[in-house]
Amino acid sequence: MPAMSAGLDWSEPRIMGILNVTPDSFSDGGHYTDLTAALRHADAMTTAGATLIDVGGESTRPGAEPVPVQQELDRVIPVIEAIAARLPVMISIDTSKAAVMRAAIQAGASLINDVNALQGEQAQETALALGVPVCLMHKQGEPANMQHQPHYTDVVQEVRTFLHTRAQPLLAAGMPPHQILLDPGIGFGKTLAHNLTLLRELSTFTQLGHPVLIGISRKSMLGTITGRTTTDRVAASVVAAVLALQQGANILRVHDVGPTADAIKVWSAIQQGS
Ligand code: 9MG
Repeated sequence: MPAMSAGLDWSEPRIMGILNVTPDSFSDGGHYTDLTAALRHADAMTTAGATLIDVGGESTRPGAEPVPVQQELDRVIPVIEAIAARLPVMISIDTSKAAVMRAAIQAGASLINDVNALQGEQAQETALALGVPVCLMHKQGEPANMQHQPHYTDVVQEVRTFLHTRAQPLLAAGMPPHQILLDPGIGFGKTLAHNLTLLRELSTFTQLGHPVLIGISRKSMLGTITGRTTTDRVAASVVAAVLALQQGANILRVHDVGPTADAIKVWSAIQQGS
């Protein structure tokens, strides 16, 4: 089965491995800015069970500043080309910029992961013209200021309405629901209480008729709960991922692919009774 159709079958949980080719991402910043190191890490994540590799060239951690389009292109395009040429894995491009979307798909990516839910200039038109699956994520504010004072009257309903609304133009243009992934955006303009509420009520999102992607891996809420540093949050990340699966999440965006793959195997065996 080609990687594209394998990746689009959401009937079983899928792992999206994180590959940040940035100097400043919160957990792996600066580790994979060299092409050889990036490719080696993508290979390791693919072998460990990732169906998708999410390549990002602009950090979205709280406090991060935007990078110019050419810098983002210079970071991600060689990596996408190298992965596409060598590894049997679907590549997603983590970007909000139309020009990066276009170049990344041309280079071999086949999914757009936009933390800005295609609200940027020409982003929605570009995604539709490219005709590839997209992930629409919710955030309040911008990475530079989003954790200052996040506020919601009803976080679940507000995030649900946002995602539902952002999906409508894509559906109206003929994009099938299974190609529009929804993501409540854990840690993006949310307090610990907001994140916990969203995770507890995740089934609200899995009932919307789209695949649901969850990214909680190593995030600061897990540090707040456990007191552990970013690289020491594997167990906390895996537990949170399994609880998301239990509520119907389809795609887990993670740093620690091997432990997450083991957890999915155990979870699936329990579901199936074998
Ligand atoms: C790029 N990025 C960082 N965190 C993320 C998350 O939780 N979801 C998605 N879709 N992308 C993310």
